[in-house]
Amino acid sequence: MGQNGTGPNGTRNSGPRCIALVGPFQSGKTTLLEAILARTGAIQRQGTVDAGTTVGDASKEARHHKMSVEATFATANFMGDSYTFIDCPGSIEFIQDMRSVLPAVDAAVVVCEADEKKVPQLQLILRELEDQNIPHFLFLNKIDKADKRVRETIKLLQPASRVPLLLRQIPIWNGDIISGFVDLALERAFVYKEHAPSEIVDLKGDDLNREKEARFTMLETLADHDDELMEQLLEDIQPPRDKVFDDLAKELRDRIVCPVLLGVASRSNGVLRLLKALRHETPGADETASRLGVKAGSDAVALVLKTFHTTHGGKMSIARLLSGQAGDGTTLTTSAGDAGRVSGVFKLMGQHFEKRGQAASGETIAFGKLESAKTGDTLSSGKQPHAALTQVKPYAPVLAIAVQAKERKDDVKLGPAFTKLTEEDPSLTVLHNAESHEVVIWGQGEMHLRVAAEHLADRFAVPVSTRPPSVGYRETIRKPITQRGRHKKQSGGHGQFGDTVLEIKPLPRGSGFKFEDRITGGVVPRNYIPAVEEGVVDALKHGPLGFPVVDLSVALIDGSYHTVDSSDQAFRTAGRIGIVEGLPQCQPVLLEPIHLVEIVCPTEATAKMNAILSGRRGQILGFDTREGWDGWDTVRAQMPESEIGDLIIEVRSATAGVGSFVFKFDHMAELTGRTADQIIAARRAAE
Ligand SMILES: Nc1nc2c(ncn2[C@@H]2O[C@H](COP(=O)(O)OP(=O)(O)O)[C@@H](O)[C@H]2O)c(=O)[nH]1
Ligand SMILES: [Mg+2]
Repeated sequence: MGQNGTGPNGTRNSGPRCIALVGPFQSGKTTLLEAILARTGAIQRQGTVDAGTTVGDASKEARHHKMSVEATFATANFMGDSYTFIDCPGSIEFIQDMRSVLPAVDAAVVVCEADEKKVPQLQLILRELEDQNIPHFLFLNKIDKADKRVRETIKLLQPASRVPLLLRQIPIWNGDIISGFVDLALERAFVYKEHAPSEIVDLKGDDLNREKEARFTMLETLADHDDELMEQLLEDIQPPRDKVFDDLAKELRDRIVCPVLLGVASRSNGVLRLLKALRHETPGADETASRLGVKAGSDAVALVLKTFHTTHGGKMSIARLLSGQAGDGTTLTTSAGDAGRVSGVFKLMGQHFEKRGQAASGETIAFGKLESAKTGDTLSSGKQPHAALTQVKPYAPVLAIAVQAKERKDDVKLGPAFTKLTEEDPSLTVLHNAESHEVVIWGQGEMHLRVAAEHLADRFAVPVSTRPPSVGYRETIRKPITQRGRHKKQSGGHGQFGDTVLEIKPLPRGSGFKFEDRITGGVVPRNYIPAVEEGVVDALKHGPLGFPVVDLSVALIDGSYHTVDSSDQAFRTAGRIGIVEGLPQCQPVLLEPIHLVEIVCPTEATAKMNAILSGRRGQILGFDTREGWDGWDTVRAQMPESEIGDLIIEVRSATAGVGSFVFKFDHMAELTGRTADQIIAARRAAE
């Protein structure tokens, strides 16, 4: 039996495992991690989320907001194997942390509740797992609060999954509370004990009948992909228990079923059976490595699941080693060719990192001080960099804030802080708007950006103030005129003289700006003409309404000069004067950017989207069912940029957090009336 090879019962993998705990917001992931750590002896006592004593959510930001805002990693030992669990945030705003770790995990446990309102969120998460080909179990949590039959719950949740939800356990009811469960593969009944392993009890009476029926349903589903099992069922032959376990493992790994286990994370019920299912049925690191296309060989190959910068220990890169070994001093190179030396290998336990020895293939650890590693990078120790194993493209950002260091002296620290921030979280983008002189952070939602700003202050020591970013307004003109621009100054000695006549004309939308030289007979000498253009361009940066002027042509048609007093400088000023004096007579009008927006939402919310879009001056272009997403719609609309600003907040609140959109610039449109007047007045006030 090799380290990651086949175990004694034919299918079990041994060796280190890496398991993601995912699922909708508030379903009990952090609590489940805590229960697992307590059950495996990694921690002494099971803490609670409500008391703020859990290993997960231990960062300042998570405790403060009482929600997981980033992935938590913890390694425990279970029956001789090492398991790293990753508690992934459930909120869609922080989903990138989940998406970044998924490629490297052997399996995921989807923690969920029997709550209809959370089905769209569940679907979103299952879709990620399905798209990334990750074997996954469902852990139906909080069954202490169950008020319906489990089979009804499965029916409720099934639309969220593309593959059959395979009920593996059924509850034992005691009155209207669930006191234990029957494992349908083992054919054994268990009674829950609080914070202790469940006790095996005899299966009898009504429970036995229900077990037979539910087991048959489970086997029927498994038999859909196993002809031999199908025959046995048709001929009423009891399949051997090992065969059932083999099928469960195989169909999980082939991702054709999603087995469902039951439990109460807060009381550690059902946790041991979950761990055993992970132990017996999930793929091992070797299988995960081959799924990712890791080149076989003795080189170390690792995928960076998350990097972050600690206040004292410097940079940490949490990585899964998928091949070879790596220890203190190992040189690891990114696929882009940036090399770094590992300075310390650490065991993971939430916020706590413990120095340890060299890491072996399959283990998930933190490497110290790999300055060039980023979240999502592939590292290798070979002479040639290993090709990138995955490329998890972040979701398009939906919300932005402009940030500014609270103190001028911190300005120099902002650049490096942004680099670290976006290295840690690829779903954040920082853009510099040269026109408005704003630094804008784009992210996945209000809380995401708030936490990003908190990180700037707490982790990178740059307190920032934030505000909504400015909208890219422009202005244009509606009426052509001819305007003289003349600059004459006689102040002793050398004077200044430039004289221009400009023909200013509107152009069609999207034309930008054109300058034309129509001078004849050298009334303005050739060498001064570029200066006139410069003066014009300069004046167009700030039109009479306060915004850059576009979609117009300016022709220099006449002028005069002075042999001694004329200069580039004088003609630049003359050109500028022509524009500054001319534009107010051209009926200037505000232009606002209009974007094409594509909203996706569960069908129940489509009517609400309609109302939201019309309330925000949106023009609906059409509806469609969302391709590949049962029960979802796509709504397309044109919408002013200013209205997209905080659109996501309304979309999320109308869709229990799952609606989203992408947008791209479409065109500039004239804006008049009250809204325009307000924008112009606000601009004046700000100047
Ligand atoms: N009744 C009950 N409550 C639970 C259970 N598991 C978690 N909770 C509670 O549900 C809330 C959310 O749990 P948490 O672990 O933070 O969920 P997460 O957002 O998925 O990490 C907390 O108040 C937990 O105490 C459970 O099995 N039963
Ligand atoms: Mg949590």
